[in-house]
Amino acid sequence: MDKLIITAAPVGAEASRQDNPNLPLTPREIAEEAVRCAEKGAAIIHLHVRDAEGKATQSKAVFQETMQLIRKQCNVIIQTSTGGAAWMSAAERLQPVELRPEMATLTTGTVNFGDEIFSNPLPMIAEFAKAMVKYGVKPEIEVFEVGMIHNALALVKKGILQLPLHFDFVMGVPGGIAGEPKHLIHLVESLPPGCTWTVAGIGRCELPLAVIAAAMGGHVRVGFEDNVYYTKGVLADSNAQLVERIARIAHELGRPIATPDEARKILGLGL
Ligand code: KMH
Ligand code: ZN
Repeated sequence: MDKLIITAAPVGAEASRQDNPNLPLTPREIAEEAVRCAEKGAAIIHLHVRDAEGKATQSKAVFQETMQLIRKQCNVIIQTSTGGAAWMSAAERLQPVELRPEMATLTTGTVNFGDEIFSNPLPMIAEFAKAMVKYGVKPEIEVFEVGMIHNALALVKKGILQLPLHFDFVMGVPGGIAGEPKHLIHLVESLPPGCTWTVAGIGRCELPLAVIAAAMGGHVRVGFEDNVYYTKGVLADSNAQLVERIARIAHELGRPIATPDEARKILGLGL
């Protein structure tokens, strides 16, 4: 079994200070939180950014500023979002890929997202995938429904992407696949050999799915993008607290934590 790659998703596009007053919003706050997550064992930061009003933005300039602040302080893999928020245009969402982050997300299908629609038509997915290839960015395939695995594999068949791919199973979004262990097993069994996978459980699914993934040989994502609670009714103090907990549990399970450089090897990123 590979070492466990922990991804921290400290901001997201949807969470607000009403949900958790400790949500980082400015480039400096996000960078400082990313560094604390890395210190607790996160190898990857799944990065969203916010504008001066705290609203989700895909501004290249804000991403650049935040990425520079993170890189100045630690050696962590930065994975920029191309999902942005459900209301954003494709062009807006794609902007941070031009900054050549080591990784970026690629959602390979359209899904209901709460009361919104997270729109990812097939031609748009192919355009995003080609941009990632052009800028040397490793995609993380974001899977909200099982058909999205097949859509990603269709891009391999067309010669746009290459195996092995790395997947993130986002489970428990209202409108997407439910956060139940039986669905996780089905998703994992639907992957071709050699692919790697992470699970991002939403809300109360976060911890149980992370523990199951750690025991199964998968990887895990935690953070305020997916869940702002430490336990039922108790808000987390920080993203780093959520990272620290899953690192501790993994240790108890006998699954060592991957450093960023070890994660780069596991994911086939250029060192
Ligand atoms: N905010 C969601 C609509 C990603 O980062 O690629 C999309 C999302 C996925 O967060
Ligand atoms: Zn995201």
